[in-house]
Amino acid sequence: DYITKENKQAYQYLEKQLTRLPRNEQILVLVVDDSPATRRHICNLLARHKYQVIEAVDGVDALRVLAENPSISVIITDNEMPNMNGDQLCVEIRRLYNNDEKAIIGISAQDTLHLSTRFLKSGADDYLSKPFNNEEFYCRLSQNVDMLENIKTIRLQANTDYLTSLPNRRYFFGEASQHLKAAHAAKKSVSLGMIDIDYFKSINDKYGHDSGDDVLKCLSRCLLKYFKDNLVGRLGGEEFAVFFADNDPQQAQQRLEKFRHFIEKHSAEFSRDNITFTLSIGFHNGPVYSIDELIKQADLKLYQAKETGRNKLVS
Ligand code: GH3
Ligand code: MG
Ligand code: MG
Ligand code: MG
Ligand code: MG
Repeated sequence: DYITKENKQAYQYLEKQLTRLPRNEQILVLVVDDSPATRRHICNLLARHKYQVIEAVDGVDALRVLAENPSISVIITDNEMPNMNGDQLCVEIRRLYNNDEKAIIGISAQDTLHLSTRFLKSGADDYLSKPFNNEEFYCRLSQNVDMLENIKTIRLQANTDYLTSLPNRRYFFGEASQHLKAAHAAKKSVSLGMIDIDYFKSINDKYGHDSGDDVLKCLSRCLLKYFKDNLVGRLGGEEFAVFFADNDPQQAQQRLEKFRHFIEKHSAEFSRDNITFTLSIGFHNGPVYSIDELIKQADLKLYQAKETGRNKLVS
């Protein structure tokens, strides 16, 4: 039953992906130029290829529009403008946004070598001089959008566990460290639950590696659902962790216990082979200085849970 429901959700997601808007309709481009005629020309070119467009009349205006519209991903800017020039605008944008989140294309009528260099040195990713060929305009724009999307994809893949789609160890450590820093500054404690499947090796031995994989996937989906407001990750093989940034160790521990009970009762429903399994959990709460320290402490408790019979939480 559980699997069927999950599959349905997966299919709904796929369907959405397949029927989603063509790419350009999701790209918001900011056009910055003091000349209304040039702005209109560029906006028309963008509209012809179905890009979403927003306008600004100079650098200062552009910064305001950027702050109000976080989804802008490409900025196309003129150089000569009142209040703030294009190259200064590039410097200001790069102070606020990395070039892996927003691309800047500089455009100017002054076709000098110095200007293209200045644009690039100020943080622009690309440069076009007016008048430009429309095809070149579309190609440069599209390549810059490709670059942003590739970075997004690579980052997602670098942070995701391939088998379970859970946050992986790298992402978990990075995020937890951020939370830890904040908690430490606020003199608050944090909690961590280390979750390990009991006798997982024998599940592999008895049912095969593929069935073992299915168990890992099902458990991961349950974890995501059960702890959707917390940071969850697959730290390794059959080892998972839940990080609690809030200052309520009793509640964190209770929720982990409840989860352990849920798995104990329902694990057989997860797989075709009706594989039953249980979890051992090591729980630690405290004002720790590093994520390594936190994991080390929770690991000691996990070890105790294993040593004293498994299928239990030790805190
Ligand atoms: P314990 O109760 O002490 O935790 O026993 P265990 O068998 O669960 O622990 P052990 O560390 O001895 O074995 C873990 C097993 O997990 C060994 C390894 O083959 C298996 N494993 C690790 N990663 C994967 C995976 O991605 N897929 C599958 N199917 N098995 C995996
Ligand atoms: Mg101008
Ligand atoms: Mg082990
Ligand atoms: Mg194990
Ligand atoms: Mg283990």
